[in-house]
Amino acid sequence: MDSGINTGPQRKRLIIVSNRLPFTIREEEGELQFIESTGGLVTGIGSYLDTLDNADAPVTEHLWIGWPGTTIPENQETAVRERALRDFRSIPVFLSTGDMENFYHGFCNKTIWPLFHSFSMYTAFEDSYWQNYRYVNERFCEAIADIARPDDIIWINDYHLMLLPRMVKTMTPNLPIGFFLHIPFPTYEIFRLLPGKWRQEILEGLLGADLVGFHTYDYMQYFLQCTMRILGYEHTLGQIQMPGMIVQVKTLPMGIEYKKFSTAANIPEIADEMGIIKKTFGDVKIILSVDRLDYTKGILNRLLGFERLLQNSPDLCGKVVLCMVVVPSRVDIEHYEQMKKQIEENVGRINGKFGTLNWRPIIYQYRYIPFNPLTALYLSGDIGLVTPLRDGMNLVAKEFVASKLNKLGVLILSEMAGAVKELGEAIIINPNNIEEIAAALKEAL
Ligand code: GDG
Repeated sequence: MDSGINTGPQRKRLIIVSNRLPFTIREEEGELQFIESTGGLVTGIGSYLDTLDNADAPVTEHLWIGWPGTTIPENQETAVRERALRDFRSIPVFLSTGDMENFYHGFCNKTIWPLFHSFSMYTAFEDSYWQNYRYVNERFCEAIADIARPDDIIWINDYHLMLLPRMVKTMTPNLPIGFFLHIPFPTYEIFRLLPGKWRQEILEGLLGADLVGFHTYDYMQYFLQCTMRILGYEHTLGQIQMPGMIVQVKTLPMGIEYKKFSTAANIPEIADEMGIIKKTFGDVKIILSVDRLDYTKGILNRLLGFERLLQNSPDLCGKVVLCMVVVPSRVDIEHYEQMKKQIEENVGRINGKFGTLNWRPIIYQYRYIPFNPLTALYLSGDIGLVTPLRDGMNLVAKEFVASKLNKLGVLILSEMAGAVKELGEAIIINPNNIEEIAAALKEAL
């Protein structure tokens, strides 16, 4: 079946496949609202899609296949499908609440996410999650089968869909398939914690792609080591000879749309917002922190590092603020709820301990901030404080640096973020060492 989008005969069409679409549907006052999705995957792919207007772009059309973020009542599926295609060039894969429980909240976010970020103690090993993971990957394969044309290029994204490349390759051996993992790939010692059948199927699933990409050389090496030790495939310079095909494994660090941030100060609303920030804070130095709520992001360590700074250097009280934006994420999962509680307790505790009538050390915002005010914060921040315990790349670090057109500002970056491989000029810290975070802040100030 064809999507109905009219592409010229010689144009290649890119089919992006990811769990989430660039929009999320929410029900508000009985109406379904299409809201922009947040997170690194959508930012990263969105930046790439913006380059397709260029006449030299290898592909000029795209479609995006994914889950619309909630269960859609059957009688509204047609309307959602039509609007998704018309306004977002997207094709929704509808999943039931039960599927999302076992697949998304279960295998994706309680098994793979913690394990691949080296939080093995948070990892759940539930057979029902695994069964549903396979089932949902099959559903995505059917969605691709419905629209694929012989000259399409398929780009599958992230840990939710690791079985899909093999399924698509078996269905349509001639379609070129790329797979990109946005999170770290773990070492063999961690990966082998997955039961034998799961780890084997995941590797075989990924090796259905013609090209498998990772953010860093280390993740790529860990993957190659796992394919060798678990499946017995040797590689030559990242090429694996499989029965009937060659798989290329590559390091492809994801970037950002530099110009969007480097020219942001020219946007009047952003300039106005910066004016307001300047008026509010004057000469007080701003330490900026922006993340989705996630235990991998080291938000607590950051708070404790800031507290230690104030303890070690009381003269800084009144002269510095930590401006912390935390975007709600995966709110239904227990560890995330606990993390939110701990963050809020610590923000309250530190503000209570050091705050005065006219100075609050931490300005905490728990919500999504639109692009303009967020970028005004990047531009106004004196220090970008990025302290993940483990992070595939971390685009926030890159966005902060790209915004610093006047070259004033310091990035403090965790050695556990993939971005550290490219941003070696930052002050690099180990987020597990609170004293080191405090010392880095002092140096940056
Ligand atoms: C995954 C991997 C990898 C955040 N808050 C707001 C907002 N954001 C935007 C940022 C940035 C993106 O979301 C976050 O990207 P990160 O890379 O920092 O983190 P994850 O969401 O965990 O992304 C990560 C990434 O995929 C790409 O492969 O780097 O390692 O975990 O672009 O600007 N945007 C707006 N308001 C917010 O409040 N507008």
